[in-house]
Amino acid sequence: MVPSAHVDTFARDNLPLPEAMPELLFELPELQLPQRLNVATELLDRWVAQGQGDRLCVQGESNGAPQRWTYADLQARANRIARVLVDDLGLVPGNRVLLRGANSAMLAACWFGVIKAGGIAVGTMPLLRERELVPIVDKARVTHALCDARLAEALYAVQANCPQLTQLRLFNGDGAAGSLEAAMASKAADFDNVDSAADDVCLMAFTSGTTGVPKGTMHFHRDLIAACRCWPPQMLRAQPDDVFIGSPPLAFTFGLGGLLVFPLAIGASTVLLEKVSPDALLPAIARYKATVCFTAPTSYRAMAAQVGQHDLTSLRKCVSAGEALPAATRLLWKQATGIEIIDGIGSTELFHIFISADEAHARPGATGVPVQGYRACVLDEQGHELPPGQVGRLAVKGPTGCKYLADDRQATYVKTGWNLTGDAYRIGDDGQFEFQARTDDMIVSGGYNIAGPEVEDALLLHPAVAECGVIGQVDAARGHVVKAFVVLRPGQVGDDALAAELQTFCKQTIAPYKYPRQIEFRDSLPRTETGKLQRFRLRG
Ligand code: 3UK
Repeated sequence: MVPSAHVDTFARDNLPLPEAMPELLFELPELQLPQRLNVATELLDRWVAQGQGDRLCVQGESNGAPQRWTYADLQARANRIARVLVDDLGLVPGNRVLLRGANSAMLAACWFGVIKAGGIAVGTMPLLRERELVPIVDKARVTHALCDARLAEALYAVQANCPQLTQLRLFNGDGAAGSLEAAMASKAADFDNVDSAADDVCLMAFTSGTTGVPKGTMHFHRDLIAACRCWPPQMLRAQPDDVFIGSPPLAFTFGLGGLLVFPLAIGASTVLLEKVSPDALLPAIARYKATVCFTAPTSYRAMAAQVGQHDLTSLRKCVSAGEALPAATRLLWKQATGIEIIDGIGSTELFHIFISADEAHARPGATGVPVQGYRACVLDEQGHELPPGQVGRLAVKGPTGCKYLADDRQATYVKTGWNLTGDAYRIGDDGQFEFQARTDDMIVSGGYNIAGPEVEDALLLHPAVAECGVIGQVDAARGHVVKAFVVLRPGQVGDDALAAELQTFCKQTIAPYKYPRQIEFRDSLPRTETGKLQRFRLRG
């Protein structure tokens, strides 16, 4: 073991005990990584050092002002921010720095500033409010924060309750005295990155968790580089001239990987947008001539209906993750754009995608095969491996794995070295992994096991259905009954006749016993900021 660069040892002191750690695999030659590693050096400084500082790196807009930064531009800003953190705000390596803001070029610069200075970036979703931020700040013992000026209010309220959070600077405001930008202006544009150990923590990502106290997942510098060497070259195969775009926040590891870490790892460019609704993403793809898009299944479904009004000829690769991609959505997007979506399951705990299929191997109803470098299998309740065709718990191991910050739930996610993601899966005859449901979302009705998402897939094939969510409703006779919440397409009327039609449609599409005995029409469905359906809120 090489010495840690952390002066503040909080993260290291709160790693899971060695026996609670997942088993790690570093078999691939490209996963032989040096013992000292700073991910900012690899992703950012390397390009400038190679004479490629003039390459386009980040585009975006902040407060309506367009931004277009080269690698050298981003590096200079990140260096100045690192100097502000160290010189003005007293940061020492290992301190936790909360980042708060919608996706923007400045947010990316802040992330790199923290990593360069040896800090630990704690990303937070822009929509979080005081009562959701306080547990994160407490749990991660956050001492510093860099926050978009437009989201400052909640953070002031947090500060009043969290005395350890003493250092706060605002960016993307008017740039007046006291702002981060004003402090940066007096700093030199160079900085020597902290010489971190490959296994120094650089990131704490809190799970978008549907229930309970948020869990902080810790990631080493090495974890991010390992992720860059697995899924992107195997399944995405993007090129240096690609222009990445998408919706997931940088606080979500799906977004951090897809919209910052992976593009910069290959010298490509990225578009960071504050507004990422389907309405905003489509014109942005056209305006920036984006080529690689990352978003959630519902976003592809909503965009598919509006594609005709936009020039999407630049687009060549589309990645979907966060929840299962319904076969109907895959088809709609292909019909609208000609593009076969690259589906992939990832998790905050493993940083990014570990099972996926490229365009040539995509099969409706299947997520794909384990990404090289990872191993996956399906286990029964006792932890024995199940043969293909049987539904069980998905288990994964690879170069990244779950490391919760001081959390008993480590023992739930990691058992006998395997990461248990909480998903029910089945391996198909062709070796592809088929998602069934979150383990908690399996519905047991009248003795049958029914996967809610399968019923959702069936409903989504009906032309009247825009979105839907299926849950088990407690029922005296059957234990649970299948209940569907349905959002209709514009112009459709949710009456008894349509409910009956949808039920008949389901019985004709999947095994009749799975049909939703109850249907409720809604104007919208509850979703997390990361695009996930909150089924527990539908269960009410
Ligand atoms: C579900 C999927 C079926 C699954 C994530 C890509 O979603 C991400 O991380 P989270 O921690 O949630 C993990 C859980 O989400 N899921 C994600 N993708 C799929 N289910 N098909 C999929 N393609 O239940 C998983 O256990 O929020 C996704 C990259 C990084 C991520 N953090």
